Amino acid sequence: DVERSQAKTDSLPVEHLPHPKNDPDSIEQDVLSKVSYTIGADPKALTTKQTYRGLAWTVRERLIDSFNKTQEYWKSKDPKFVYYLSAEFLMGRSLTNAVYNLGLEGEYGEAIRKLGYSLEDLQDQEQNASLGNGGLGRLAACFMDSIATTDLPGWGYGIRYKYGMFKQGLDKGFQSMAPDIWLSAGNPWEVYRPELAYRIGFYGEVKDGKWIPAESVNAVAYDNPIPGFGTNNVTNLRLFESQPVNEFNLDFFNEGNFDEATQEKRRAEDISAVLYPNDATDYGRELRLKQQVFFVSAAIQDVIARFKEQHSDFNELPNKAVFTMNDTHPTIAVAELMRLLIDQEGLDWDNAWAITTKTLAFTNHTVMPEALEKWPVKVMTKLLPRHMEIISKIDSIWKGSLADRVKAQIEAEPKAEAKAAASEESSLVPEDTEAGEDPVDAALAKYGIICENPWEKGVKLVNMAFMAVIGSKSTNGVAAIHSDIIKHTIFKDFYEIYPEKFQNKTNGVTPRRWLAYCNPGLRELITKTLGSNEWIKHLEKLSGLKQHAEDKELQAQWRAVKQENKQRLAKYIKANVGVDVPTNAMFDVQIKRIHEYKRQHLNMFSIINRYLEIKAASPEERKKFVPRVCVFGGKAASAYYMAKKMIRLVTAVGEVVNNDQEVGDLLKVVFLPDYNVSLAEVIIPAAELSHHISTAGTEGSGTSNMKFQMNGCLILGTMDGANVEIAQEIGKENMFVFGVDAEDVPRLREERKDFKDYDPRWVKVMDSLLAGQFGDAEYFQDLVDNVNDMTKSNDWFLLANDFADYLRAQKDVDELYKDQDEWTRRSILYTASSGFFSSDRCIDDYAREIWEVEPVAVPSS
Ligand code: CBF
Repeated sequence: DVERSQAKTDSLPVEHLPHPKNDPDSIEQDVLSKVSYTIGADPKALTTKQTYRGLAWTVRERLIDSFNKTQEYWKSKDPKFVYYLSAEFLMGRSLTNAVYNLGLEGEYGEAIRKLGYSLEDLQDQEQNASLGNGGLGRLAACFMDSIATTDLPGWGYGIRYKYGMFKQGLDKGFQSMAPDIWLSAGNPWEVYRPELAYRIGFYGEVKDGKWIPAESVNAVAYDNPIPGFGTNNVTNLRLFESQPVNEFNLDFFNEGNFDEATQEKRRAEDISAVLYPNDATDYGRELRLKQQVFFVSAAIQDVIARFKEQHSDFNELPNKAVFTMNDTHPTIAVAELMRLLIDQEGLDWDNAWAITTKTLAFTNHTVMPEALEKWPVKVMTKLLPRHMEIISKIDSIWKGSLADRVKAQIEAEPKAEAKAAASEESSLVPEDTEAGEDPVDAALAKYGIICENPWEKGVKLVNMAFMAVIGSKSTNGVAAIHSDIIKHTIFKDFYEIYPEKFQNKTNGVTPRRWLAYCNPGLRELITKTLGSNEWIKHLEKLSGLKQHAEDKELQAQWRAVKQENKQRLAKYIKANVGVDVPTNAMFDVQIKRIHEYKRQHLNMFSIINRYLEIKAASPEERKKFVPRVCVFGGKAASAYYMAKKMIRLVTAVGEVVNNDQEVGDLLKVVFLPDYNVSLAEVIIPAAELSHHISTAGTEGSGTSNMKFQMNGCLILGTMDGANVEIAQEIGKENMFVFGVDAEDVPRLREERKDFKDYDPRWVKVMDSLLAGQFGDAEYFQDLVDNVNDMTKSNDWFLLANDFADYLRAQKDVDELYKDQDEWTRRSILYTASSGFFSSDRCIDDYAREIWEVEPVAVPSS
């Protein structure tokens, strides 16, 4: 067959295939031709939507042209690849990014002008690809951009969800949710590959070591070409859709049973239907696990199939492939790779284990328990019986070696001191070992992959994060402080046993989307000041701005750019929530997922305090206030009761403050619904102050902090996540830092006092809420209790404790804003110091220190 297809290929004149031409006239012609023949519309009466679609298809063609060349070149070189396994890819829109990364902005700009549009008009027609929740998914998208830009052979793998992150609306100030039907107008950015389908099994039984699944689906591939900037390389994000093996049962249909006839199809399609199905039900929980094994198995099968085209010895696999597991969602990869190597490829256990542990890498993004998945053994055994067998064996081998180590450690110390040793840093015996409890049992209970559910006696769970650490070659955190915390908390024993496995890789974001493209005014100003645009690919070159930070002329131009961006945002606010905001006020922003640990309510309490202070001030005193426009955005998980209350708190306060004549333009509070990538691209360039105020020790890294920094927005933050490193880069004195340090958090949680003993301004704020000053007091009662009522050991995130220092920092902000020259100097300094936070740097660190993958640039032909 191979010979035949070779002969056929040789006889075809493929070298004469026309490649797209990139001059404006050819692009214009191309758009009109796509509108006629691909979209089927009348080019003489074009709508904006049709023009966007026609245009996108022309960009797609150019992308595919380079994509094909890249894949062909890589195949001929056979380098080692990194495969980024992620349940989330929050890509946003593709049009502008693709045109700019291909280096065709001038040509496209002119062609679009000739058609009577601007790139901005057309890009607004595109739906956001919101296949992710927040930071984790957006990081994966930034990484794809950097993998392509730095010429790394690397692909992403995930799920082509039919419905992305829900669309958020506001219904009388409360969050409302609607499905995100992002594919309704088609998707020109993907290439459907029906010929690439992998069989994924579920349920059934294992007989004589062979798994016979009771249910199967096909994982069918869609390729999404990802262009690099300033390179010929175009790489791939391969997303799988779940399709039934048997589309339609004619027998059932003929019996008049239409539901049964399509049942298999519906069950199969459920798997790739929704990002994070609600896991409140058994079906939802099982579906999530199905999704995970679905895309992970398809990805690994796909890689093995390509590997086998060029190799026959599986010991070569770690030299050709590394799979990086983005958080715990893809960690079933440990068992799946073992299963495929043993059951399909015939390797023995030891050999398969040696290959697996050299081919997988694991990144932990958070210490929040909800993201450290633990699956009930019962669910796993039912859904994935063969995987469960493999996991049990990995667990028993691990527990055996852990028991030996604990015994050896105890023997090395006098018996009587064993308990005392338990509290020492270097002991494998858990600190909380009860008197009389066997230390070996205690260690196994605490660090076993299979462990008892502490909340439900007799229920066993599989700790996916532990399996990932044991089954992979490295484990890393995403900011220096976070990597340090995981070594001493959630992975303490693993760190002691395998210190060499633990690394830090501080996150980064792509400077293309997050500075060069979303902030064209600043891009031009930076390029003019530095004399070249090389910084877009080598972000460290921004440091050249430092020497100009005090230049008054530059400062004036810098402010003018910010002002223009503020006007753009003000227009958006008016159009979307109907509030007029003054553009001479400070634009103060907090945009991120709504979560108690991120403390949007702390920000709100300080806004209420500001409001009360303005109200209490005389007209003369009011003149001293710095006017602020406070902007919030973010989604609350559908089942997260308190987060939804936090949104209502913002809108309720906004309703009062924005309509208070006495306050006027001194304070505005707006919540912008449906926060997503495109909205962030409008908000971030306009922001002057941004809040990154999580309780120290709770945020993995944060990445919006880096985006704000790049755009010259000053930061008000705690010493948490990547804020710590941002402060190092810009100088701590240039950031507004407040709050307790991570090491003091456990002690302060013990010492929480009654809220009446905290700052009197805190008490006033709470009283105002409970007195109904911002509407329904009853509704806010449990939000207030949550941060106050000591009998329920609340205020886990220490809001009351940090409040006074937060207000102190806010005061520093106001004072500095009055000195616009100094504020602008700092703003320039922030941008100048952001080079380290490029995802190009981060990817390069991963490539060298974990993945061991080298760049392979496609030469210009
Ligand atoms: O590392 C990327 C981001 O991941 C999270 O969003 C996550 O675990 N879901 C963390 O919460 C962020 O701190 C982190 O920046």
